[in-house]
Amino acid sequence: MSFREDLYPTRLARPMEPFPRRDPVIHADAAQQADGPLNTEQLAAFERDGFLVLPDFFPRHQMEGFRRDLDSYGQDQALKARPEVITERDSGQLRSLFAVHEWSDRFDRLTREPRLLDAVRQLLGSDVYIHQSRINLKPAFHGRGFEWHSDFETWHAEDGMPRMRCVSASVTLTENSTHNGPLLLVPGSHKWFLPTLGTTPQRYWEHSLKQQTLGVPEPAHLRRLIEAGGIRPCQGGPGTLILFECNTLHASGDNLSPWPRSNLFFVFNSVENSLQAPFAAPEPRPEWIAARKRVPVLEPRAWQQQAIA
Ligand code: 6CS
Ligand code: FE
Repeated sequence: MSFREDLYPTRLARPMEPFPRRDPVIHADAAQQADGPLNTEQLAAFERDGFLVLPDFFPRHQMEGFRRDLDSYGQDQALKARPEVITERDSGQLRSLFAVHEWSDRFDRLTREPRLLDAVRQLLGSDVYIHQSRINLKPAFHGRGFEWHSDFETWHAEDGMPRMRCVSASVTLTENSTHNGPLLLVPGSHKWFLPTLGTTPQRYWEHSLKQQTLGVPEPAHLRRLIEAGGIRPCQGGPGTLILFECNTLHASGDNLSPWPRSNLFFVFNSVENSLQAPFAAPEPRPEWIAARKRVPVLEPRAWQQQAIA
């Protein structure tokens, strides 16, 4: 078996101290950074914090169509049988729907919004493709939270993503407030890689997508980063865009309120950062979680003539 360098060892038998990331945060060169909707202050904020919150990036009325779709998904019993549909571990209510861009034209078109693609290219400096898409529904009263984690740690260990050259876009479909379990981000945490302990079992995704217990940071490491950077709840009305770097620590609490917290997520990976074999898992995860038949997202210009409905 040929030797493969692993820049981000994790899922270890013995503890390992956090170390500085071995990739730039913004991969685009100066010319690419100047060619897009993000201004220099926004680029500097993404570099510093590891995320950007852009209120009203999409018109609020445009999110109504997604909410209507969600209502119909909730009524579709056959849908719940699909592997891409994850239910809450206790209430059985819908928790996440994966690979939505493959079966919802409305969702697919949103991922190709020219301003969004141009912003992502200002950060990643290359063509991109969708590594993963999902809707996290977090229903009223019963929506369960997500433990603290770095997405990159999972995507490196279980999907074989080699480098940190990937950005998540989250779009709020409903009001995200302090009451209904908003996304919590730790500013500056993206600059450190936190190796985790443990061994990834077979088909771990059948558990982790309901409750992640492996690949989560050691409390002492987590405390150090939170005491340095604080915790930023991402609040805003429908249509808010949150861009967060693949290694930015995040979590969210349970939703005990009467109001759902439904967010779209789609993950743009650089075409220069294609998935390899998992770095710390017995087998690759299914295509609906981690795309391997990657298709670069269409040129934005191909979509400027088609308004987003
Ligand atoms: O395992 C994953 O890919 C998923 N898990 C979490 C907690 N966030 C990213 C992604 O949806
Ligand atoms: Fe995550």
